[in-house]
Amino acid sequence: MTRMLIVGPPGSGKGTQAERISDRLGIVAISTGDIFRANVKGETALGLEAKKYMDAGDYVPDSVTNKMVRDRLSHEDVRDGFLLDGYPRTSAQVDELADILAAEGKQLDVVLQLTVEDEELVTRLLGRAKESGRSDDDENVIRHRLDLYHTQTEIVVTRYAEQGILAKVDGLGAINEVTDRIMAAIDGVIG
Ligand code: B4P
Repeated sequence: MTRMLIVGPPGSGKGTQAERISDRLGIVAISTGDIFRANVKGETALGLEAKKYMDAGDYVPDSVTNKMVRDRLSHEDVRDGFLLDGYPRTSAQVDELADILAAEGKQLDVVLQLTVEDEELVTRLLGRAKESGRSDDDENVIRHRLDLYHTQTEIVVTRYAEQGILAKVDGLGAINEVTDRIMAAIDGVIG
C-alpha cells in the first residue's frame, strides 16, 4: 500500500505521469484539477465557484479545496493507497492532508517533485493550448500560474523535504524516461 503525491509546476507532467504511475502501482490517482474541471463542466455549485479562480489562473480557496479532498479521501477506493496529483498546493493544504491521514493513523510514504525550467513549461502549455481548449492555457495566465507555484507551492516541497519523504525527479525528456526515473525514485524512498 502506497500513499503518495506528485507536485510540480503547471506543465511539468503531473497529470501525464500520475496516470502512468497509478497504473503501474495499482493505486487510484486523484487529480484536484480534474475534479474541478468535471464540476465546471457539470455546472455544479462547486464548479461555478471554482471556475472564477481557474479562469484567472488563481488557486481555488483552501477552504473549498480542502473540503473536496477530505470528501474524496473518505471513499473506499483509497484504502489500498492513492496518488494525489495537484494537492497540496499551499501550506494550509499540507496541514489539512496531515490531519485527514492522522485521524486514521496514516501518513504519506513519498512525495514526488517534478522539476522543469519555466521557459520549457510555457512552451509545453502553449502547445497544449492548441488542443485542450483550457481557459487557463493562455500565456499571461500561464505566467501567473508559474508565479503562484513559486510563491505558494515551493514551501510545500520544502516542508516534505524536511520530513525526509521527498523524491526530486527531473521532468525533462521523453515521457517514458520520466516515468522510469519516477519509479526508481519511489524505490529509493520506500524500497
Ligand atoms: P491542474 O489540473 O493541476 O493543472 P496544471 O498545474 O496545469 O497541471 P496539469 O496536470 O494540467 O499539467 P501537467 O503537469 O500534466 O490545475 C488546474 C487549476 O485547478 C489550477 O490552476 C487551480 O486553479 C485549480 N486547482 C487544482 N488543484 C488545486 C489545489 N490543490 N488548490 C487550489 N486550486 C487548485 O502537464 C501537461 C502538459 O505537459 C501536457 O501538454 C503534456 O503533454 C505535456 N508533457 C507532459 N510530460 C511531458 C514531457 N516529458 N515532455 C514534453 N511534454 C510533456
